Amino acid sequence: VRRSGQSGTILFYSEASDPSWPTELQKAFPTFAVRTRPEDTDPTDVVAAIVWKYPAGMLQQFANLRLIQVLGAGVDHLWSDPCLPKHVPIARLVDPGLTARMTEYVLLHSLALHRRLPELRSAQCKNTWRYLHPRPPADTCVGIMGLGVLGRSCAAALAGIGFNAIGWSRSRKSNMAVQTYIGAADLDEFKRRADIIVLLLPLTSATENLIDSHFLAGVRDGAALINVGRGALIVENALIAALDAGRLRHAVLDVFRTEPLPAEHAFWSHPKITITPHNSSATNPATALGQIVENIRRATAGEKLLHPVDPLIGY
Ligand code: NDP
Ligand code: OXD
Repeated sequence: VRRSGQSGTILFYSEASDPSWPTELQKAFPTFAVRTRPEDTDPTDVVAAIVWKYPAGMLQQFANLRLIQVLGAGVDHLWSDPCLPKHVPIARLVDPGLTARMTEYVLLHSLALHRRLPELRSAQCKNTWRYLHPRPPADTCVGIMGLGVLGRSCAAALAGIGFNAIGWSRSRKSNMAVQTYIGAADLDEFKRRADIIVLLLPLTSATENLIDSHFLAGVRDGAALINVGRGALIVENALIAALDAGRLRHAVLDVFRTEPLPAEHAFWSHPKITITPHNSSATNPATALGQIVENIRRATAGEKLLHPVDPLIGY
């Protein structure tokens, strides 16, 4: 059954999202049926799947699927589905609300690390008056790995409050207010300069385990790390070894290989690790619905999507 552009089923499947999504989608698409469980659909009627961490294999039953819209910025969970229908166009979200919250988070933790809040907290726990002289942000180099939508916003905000911000990406950038480094050839110099390294890379075959013992051996002595990209960018044992050896002074981690982070995981009690539960940022219906509506329109009309994902490079 091939549906017209005005009807069909939209499957919304998400394990952790704002509960208002299905209602908002139904309001935006009165002539479509919005469903949240694949078993409540006629699989041949599903034209668009809006997904966040769905069970592998779920999408292959929808023979007339025209759009896989990921409900977030990162799409790595798709690649773990061996039955992903590869011919269906994929889009991700670029949500101004998500970008704003991420930028706040990176500013918050860069400032906290720059002003040595973890060290002051640990002195307080020992009833110790440890005077640390406040320094201007220009004394601290924040290196952002990943200069996409999120990395560029963070770089501009960090530079805007006076940090010495630099960035690293796969391809050359123009019109950047901060100094940029490109690819493997520049990585050593980039990491030698950064006092705080912010991971805003997608998880792909090229970035998985990038932060390993070799990488960490080359960072500035006493550098700090903020990981808001994905947990599997980091080799966990190498991170703990670098913190224990004092090579890294602190790590702020928002994302993990296994989420929720298991209660027995060594990260929880490590004195040099700050953990947040993957809540640095999130997608919001108010700021993201418009582009989903537009993408469903484009997909059903056979037009090019907003924010398409390239399965060959993985983001
Ligand atoms: P973009 O796709 O806009 O940007 C990705 C950036 O990473 C680009 O600059 C890209 O380089 C760079 N990059 C990719 N692969 C490599 C590589 N092999 N070497 C060097 N640079 C590379 O993504 P976003 O900025 O929107 O998001 C980034 C990631 O942040 C997401 O994929 C997701 O994992 C994570 N995220 C986490 C959230 C959270 O709540 N913790 C919320 C949202 C996103 P180039 O510019 O050359 O293409
Ligand atoms: C995302 C996230 O990728 O929330 O959007 O992690």
